Amino acid sequence: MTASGIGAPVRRKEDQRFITGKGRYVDDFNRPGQAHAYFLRSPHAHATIRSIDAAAARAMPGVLGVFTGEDLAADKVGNLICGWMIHSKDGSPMKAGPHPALAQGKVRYVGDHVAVVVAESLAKARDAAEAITVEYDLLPAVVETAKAQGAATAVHEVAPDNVVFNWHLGDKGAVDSAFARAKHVTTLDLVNNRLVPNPIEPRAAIGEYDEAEEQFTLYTTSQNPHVARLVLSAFIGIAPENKLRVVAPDVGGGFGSKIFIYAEETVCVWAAKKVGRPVKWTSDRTEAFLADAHGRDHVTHAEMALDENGRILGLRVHTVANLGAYLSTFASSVPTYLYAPLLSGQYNIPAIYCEVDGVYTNTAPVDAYRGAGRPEATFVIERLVEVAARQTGQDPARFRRRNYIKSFPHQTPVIMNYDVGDYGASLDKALEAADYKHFPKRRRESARRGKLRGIGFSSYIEACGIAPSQAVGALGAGVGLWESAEVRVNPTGSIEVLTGSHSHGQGHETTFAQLVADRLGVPIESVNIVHGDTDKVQFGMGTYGSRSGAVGMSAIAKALDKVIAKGRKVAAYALEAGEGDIEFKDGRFSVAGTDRSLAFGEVALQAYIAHKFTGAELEPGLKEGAFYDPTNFTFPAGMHICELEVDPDTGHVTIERFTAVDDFGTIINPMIVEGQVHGGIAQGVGQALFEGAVYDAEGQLVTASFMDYRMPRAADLPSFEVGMTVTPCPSNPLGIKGCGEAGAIAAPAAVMNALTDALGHENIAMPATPLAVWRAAQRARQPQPIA
Ligand code: MCN
Repeated sequence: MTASGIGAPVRRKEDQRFITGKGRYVDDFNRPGQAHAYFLRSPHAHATIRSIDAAAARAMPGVLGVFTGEDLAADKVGNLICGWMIHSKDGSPMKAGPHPALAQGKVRYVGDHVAVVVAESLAKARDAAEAITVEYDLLPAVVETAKAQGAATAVHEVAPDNVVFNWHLGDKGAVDSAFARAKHVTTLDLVNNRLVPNPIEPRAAIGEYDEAEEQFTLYTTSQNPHVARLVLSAFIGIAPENKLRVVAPDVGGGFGSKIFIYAEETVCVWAAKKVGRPVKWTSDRTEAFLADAHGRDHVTHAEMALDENGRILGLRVHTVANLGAYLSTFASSVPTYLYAPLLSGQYNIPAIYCEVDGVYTNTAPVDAYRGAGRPEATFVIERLVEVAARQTGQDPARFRRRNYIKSFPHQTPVIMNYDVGDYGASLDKALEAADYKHFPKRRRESARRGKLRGIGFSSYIEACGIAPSQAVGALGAGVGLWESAEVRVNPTGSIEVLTGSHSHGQGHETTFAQLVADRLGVPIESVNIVHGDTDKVQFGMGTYGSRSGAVGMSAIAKALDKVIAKGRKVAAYALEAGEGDIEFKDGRFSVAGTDRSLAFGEVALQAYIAHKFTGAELEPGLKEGAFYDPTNFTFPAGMHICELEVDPDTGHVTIERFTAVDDFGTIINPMIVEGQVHGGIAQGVGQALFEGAVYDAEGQLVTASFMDYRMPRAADLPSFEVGMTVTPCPSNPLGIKGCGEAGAIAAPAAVMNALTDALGHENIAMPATPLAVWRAAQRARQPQPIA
């Protein structure tokens, strides 16, 4: 390991820019002649639009245009397309209703886009929007996940019972016979609460049109600018697609919410040509709460069958997944293929069957949010395992160990083929770090102070490095998610790496440069990572599903191998030796067995200027590209343990310790990986104890600000104890498994298992607010009826 190579805790190169206020986010860009967009949004959850009168608004000073769904339709701007086609149990395709960028005839959630005003200033646009008169005929709102199916009102005509799909996975017969043989069955009803992503930087867009070049540009807060270009160009009708340039500069977090194709970005590009001016829109926080795609929102009934020795025989799960008012970009794949295949967790479960009803409601669209389907799966299996262990009088850690998968590769009954892992090693390390042995003593001490102490485990596994063509192609996704890279070595030896991944907080400018420094033996300072601009990087699939390390860096590694191979040829010419005699080590090409050598930079210079190439078969220059398509997902796994104390008089929960032992395969930068784990745990704790998007019966989002939507704060969290075990991933050349979602996947179950342990095992719902905890604590104090 060099000082800045693979495995070194290098400080993030990009942080200097960020912490000194020099980051360049979309809102920092101001284009000449720029106008501003303001979206008039629906105040109702469900209504027919009888009329829109924008005459007064159009006449107001500074207004450049007011547009509605009719204008978009007249220009043949299509529906915001949705992704993966899901088929129901009976083989019928999912019932996807239209998703126009501006409402056409109906509004379907509070915050839905009714019209856009483009004006000289935001204030003028906002004033004009207030002058638009919209007549609505109100319709009953469908709000509750569990009650959407068969509600009296349909959100979309195409799905009269509000069911988009009734999908299933697994062998029902095998599961039924496992349950018939069971000595014990554990049953649990779980709600996975709806979350709002809340990245620090809200979404923003600037659309621009150059009439002379017939060229559109979109500056946007995107996690995947190339996919955005591909989809938006088709959607708006821009052809060929390179007539749209998408720039995603510094992006202040996304957590999944910036993968999707939203109305605002689409309208800004389209409106720029309409008004002949660049059009800028920056979301405010309330708009972000209302209209960014939300996450989770499952209602699940789950059962686990056990034999007389406490071994899991089978799992039966029925989930209702709220998809919101429209299908968002990846929405259909999240509660299906990203969820049910992970229900096996780390356990050897012979039979699993899962049914998922995806339902429409009059709420914001629901899509991928950090973990996307995998936190929901982990919550189901880890709550079930915990309750099953307690009900059968077994230690939850021992119960888990007994049921762990111990040999690899392991084919689960629900698609996934786990490649490697050592779950027992993570458990051992975590138990030691959490000092589990002495937990009973700590619990007694808490009790002496009148407090209730609990400990909870979460043995999570996830599938990331999304998504190998081979695996998802077979499932009918129709698209494989490889990644691309280009390594350009300049004549002076400095290196530019163009990557299709997009960094929006994950530190790619550092970790990707570490890989290059390590492979080429050059200083990390000489490496520049270029991303986020479709005019610079030819194509890429972007960043989500913890794929940039495993897939994006593997593409870079492949390109680097080609650079070294070419460098060897160049060095052979320059050193007048046979190519087979050239060795490359520590940044030098040398002739084996001699002291003749050239530094990497010297070879780069030779590649561009050496006269010897003239007429030779070797092309000048040093620039190589590669695509990498993994053969399998990566399967990070680990053990998270939460220990907490409840004050039964106030319902206040104090997390006393949080231990995480994760297996992310080979680690490129331990400091960045720990940071990723910390952030994920904080979000997971937030889901368990604080966060929850709540709609009232009329479909009004009553948690549309930070006053009502409680984010986790530093003071809510202890200093985490983070450790690693390493089983290198065999499906990529670097041995990496993704780390970007693990904390958010594991933590909710660990916290809730600890909380229920403290509160006498009542199944309380997330977020476990002080009131809910206080009530449960009061019930726990009541004398229990004798069974
Ligand atoms: N890494 C490493 N060693 C490994 C694995 C990863 O050093 N064995 C490094 C990578 O090189 C990268 C970082 O860790 O710098 C995260 O890598 P990876 O797990 O591949 O995840 P991605 O880079 O693809 O990021 C996506 C992931 C996801 S899906 C969400 S959601 C999420 C997350 O990253 N959103 C984030 N972390 C986030 N962090 C911030 N600050 N902001 C977000 O929006």
